[in-house]
Parts: sequence; structure tokens; C-alpha cells
Amino acid sequence: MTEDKVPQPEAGGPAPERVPPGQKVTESFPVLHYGEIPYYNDMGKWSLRLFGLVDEELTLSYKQFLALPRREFRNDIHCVTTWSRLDNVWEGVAVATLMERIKLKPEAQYVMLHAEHGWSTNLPLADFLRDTTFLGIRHNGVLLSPEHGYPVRAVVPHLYFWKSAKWLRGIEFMEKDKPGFWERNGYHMYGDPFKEERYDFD
Ligand SMILES: Nc1nc2c(c(=O)[nH]1)N[C@H]1C(S)=C(S)[C@@H](COP(=O)(O)O)O[C@H]1N2
Ligand SMILES: [Mo]
Repeated sequence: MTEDKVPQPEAGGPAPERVPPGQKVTESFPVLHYGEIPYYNDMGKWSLRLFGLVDEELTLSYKQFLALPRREFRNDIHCVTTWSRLDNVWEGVAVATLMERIKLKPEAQYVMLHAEHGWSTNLPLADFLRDTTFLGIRHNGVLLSPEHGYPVRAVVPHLYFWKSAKWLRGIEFMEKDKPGFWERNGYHMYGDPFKEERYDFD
């Protein structure tokens, strides 16, 4: 094999295998969503509800959520609209930390993430439970802005970024898979960026 056939990283640039097929790296942080950005003036009204196939539902107030231990996460994010943003640094609550506070029923196999205004997205439980999935509150040192999901967004970096629900308000544990908002509108049920699972037409 001659050298020009081997993918070469640019000097100091990302290794090619970090960027999924059909994606372009951007340094900006585009804002994408359906519907209105929620603005909160009373965090006393905010809560995060864990429900569905659990022994006992758990509802966390914002104060209780902020009292959970948090840590740093580093990842690359890949949006289905073809931009990827590498080397993001986040602060958030690991899914394992949340799961210590509830007991799942054995039938639970899928998760629906519920956001403000009824928006939702689905994923398998095993993907939600990965140690790379978390609930983020800061990105690159700054508190999430309203457009990026303040106060809390899910981050599921190994799937296309539409699975990373902004303005998260509920986590539902389910037996069977069900499509969320974009999945009902033609997006793939799973969404692996390295397999280009973008859309699910027909
Ligand atoms: N609540 C909610 N979360 C959402 C969306 C949305 O419409 N509503 N859009 C998703 C999509 S399609 C993308 S690409 C990312 C964009 O996140 P960003 O605006 O922080 O880049 O949010 C995801 N999370
Ligand atoms: Mo997206």
C-alpha cells in the first residue's frame, strides 16, 4: 500500500478513525432542536422524574440533583446533520450515580428520555447504562446555556447527538422499544454514527 492510500491525520489534527463516515469536524457548537427553548425563572418548579419499570419512582428537585456527585467527562459528539465536535469537556452526573438511587424491575430493557414540551428520544437500557453516558450541566467549563439544554441534558456520545436530550425532565424505563420524537419522524431507532444509522425510511 502506498502512503497516499493510507488515511493520514493532519498535523495535530484528529485521527481519522475518530470521525465517523460522512461527518465533518467543526470547532463551533451549533444549536439544533425542534420547538422552543425553555427559560426557567423558578427552579423550584423543576424536577427530574425517574419512572416506569422501577420499584419506586424517584423525583429529584433541582437542589437534590445538584447535590449528586458529579465528575468530568470527555468525548466527541456527532450530529446526524454531519457535524462532529471533538474533545468536549463536560461536567455531569454519571448514570451509575443515578441508578444507585432506584431499583429497576427485571423487565426494563429500554429507556425513553423525556424533555421539556413533550420531546423525547429512545435508547436501549444497555446504552443508557454505559459509563460514557451522563447527565451534563456544564460544557467546556461553562454552565449549559438555555439553547444547549440548561439546566440538565443527557449526553450519550456513542450515538448520534439527537439522542442527547436537552432540557431533560424524565427518564422512563420500559420493557419494549418505542420511538421518540425524531424516531417517529424518520430517524433511526438506534443511531450509531459509525454505521451511519441516520434515517429509517420505509
Ligand atoms: N429536548 C430536545 N433535545 C434535543 C433536541 C430537541 O429538539 N429537543 N434535538 C437533538 C438534536 S437533533 C441535536 S443535534 C442536539 C443538538 O444539541 P446542541 O443544540 O447542544 O448542539 O440536541 C438533541 N437534543
Ligand atoms: Mo440533530
